[in-house]
Amino acid sequence: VTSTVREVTRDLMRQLGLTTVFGNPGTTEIGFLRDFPNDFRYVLGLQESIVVAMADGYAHASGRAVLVNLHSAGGVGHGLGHVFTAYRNNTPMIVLAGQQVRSLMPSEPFLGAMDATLFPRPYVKWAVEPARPQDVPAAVAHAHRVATQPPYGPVFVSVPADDWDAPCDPLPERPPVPGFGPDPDAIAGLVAALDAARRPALVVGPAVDAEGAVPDVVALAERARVGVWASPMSWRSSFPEDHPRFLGFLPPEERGVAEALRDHDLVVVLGAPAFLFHVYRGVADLPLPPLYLVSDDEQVLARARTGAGIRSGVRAAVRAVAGMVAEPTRPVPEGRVRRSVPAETTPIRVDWVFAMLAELVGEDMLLVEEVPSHLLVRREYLPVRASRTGLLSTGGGALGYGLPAAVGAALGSPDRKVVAVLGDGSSMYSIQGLWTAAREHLPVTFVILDNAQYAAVDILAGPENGKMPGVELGGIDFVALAGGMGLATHRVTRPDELKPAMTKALADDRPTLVHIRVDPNPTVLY
Ligand SMILES: Cc1ncc(C[n+]2csc(CCOP(=O)(O)OP(=O)(O)O)c2C)c(N)n1
Repeated sequence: VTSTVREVTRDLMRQLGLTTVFGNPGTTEIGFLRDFPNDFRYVLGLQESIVVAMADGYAHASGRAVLVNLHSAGGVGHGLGHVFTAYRNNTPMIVLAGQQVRSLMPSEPFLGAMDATLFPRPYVKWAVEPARPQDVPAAVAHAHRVATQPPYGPVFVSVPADDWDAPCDPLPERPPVPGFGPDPDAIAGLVAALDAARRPALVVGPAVDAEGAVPDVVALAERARVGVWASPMSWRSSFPEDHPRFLGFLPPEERGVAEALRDHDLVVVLGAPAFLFHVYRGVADLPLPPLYLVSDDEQVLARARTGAGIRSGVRAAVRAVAGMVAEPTRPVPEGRVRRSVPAETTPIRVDWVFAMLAELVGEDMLLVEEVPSHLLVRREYLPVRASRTGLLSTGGGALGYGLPAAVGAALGSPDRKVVAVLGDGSSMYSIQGLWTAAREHLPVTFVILDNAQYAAVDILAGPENGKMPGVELGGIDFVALAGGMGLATHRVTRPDELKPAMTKALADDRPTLVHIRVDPNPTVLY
């Protein structure tokens, strides 16, 4: 035996491309961090939920797996909200947590995590505390192989503090396990159904973009004359939102989905559950059209109440279908009609803000979005157009994701402008993420839409529930907060201040925050 657990693990991390580590350190992590090598990068987040969300944004923007280093027990606890997000976002993430030294564990020591592997469950695909110190590197390799096989997801490895100096043999290298393609007979059935359909539609979900399959889906939609819906609550953009074949966004509600799909005689759902709901307004009285579902996730296929499931990576399935469909004779479907640009008003309305942003931001920007009550307005006036990942948000609904995810995305995709549009409420869950943006000199533009409240909660509660407590925020000074963490800032309270502030912010190579006070009365589109 010539090496230590630390050396073998670091060699493995180099081999797997895990040399950018997101973390927040404590005594239980010293053994892992000691003499941190120069070819590694440690990105410090000032609270663990921020660390996990930054890593999530990094993984999705870079298309790579990511390693997170968290403090034992309480540090993991702080991070769990976004371990849930990573689970829902199918993020290939290895959470490496510290643990007290092995010999102290029977006495339930300070910082010690009892039953460490149970704490992150059920939102990890696999969790382990290796039986022996010398098993740590193999456990990390195992964790990586689980996280990076479909369906992707977070995994958890708890490492006692005294394991890192233990002697250990090197690990044999293994190539990554590739994704998988569809059953040929099943694809033949789907192609026959598509060829026979008069008014088919695709429903595209986050996995399309996650697999880099947007160009494949665009080619299929154009060639086969198929309209395309975005799946309910999709947290990525899997079809250009201004494309003539784009039909719109399915609502996260059963009756609305049935209503939107009523005129189609075939629906093919790609890389999304059928369907993800957020609210309940009763059971649909319309039947759904015949469905095909393509997903690499057996749970998604098992859960659906109707439809023929095909288990496959989305890109492989789309390519197989595209190679077989006949030249269609059906009419070309008509895409959705957009509303015209709204007028400038005082106080500033969010529809006008998004319309202005659509003029100012480049087509290739990466938009990180967390604007609960303005979601429909964003979609209407600021279409995401990029053919590579152009949108990131939370697939689970735990707020406080967007701000740190934008920081991680800027690290993961350094050649692109990252713009984060955030509610005042959403941004305050993880405002310290701004500090990391400043520390790492990341040219992110943070746009705070400040309506001084938790409007989404109030709106969803509706007037029938009376006055809700806990929904007034009443005006936070984001310029002061961001300035205190080292960001360039702009304050916008009048409409004429918006364009100059946004133009400067977008051109700035420093992290910049634009605080916009908007009309607290919601913009209702439907
Ligand atoms: C971690 C977490 N806590 C609470 C909520 C409930 N919640 C949903 S929307 C919302 C309001 C967010 O406020 P803001 O970002 O200002 O957006 P607005 O609703 O005003 O558009 C809250 C608190 C949540 N989704 N996640």
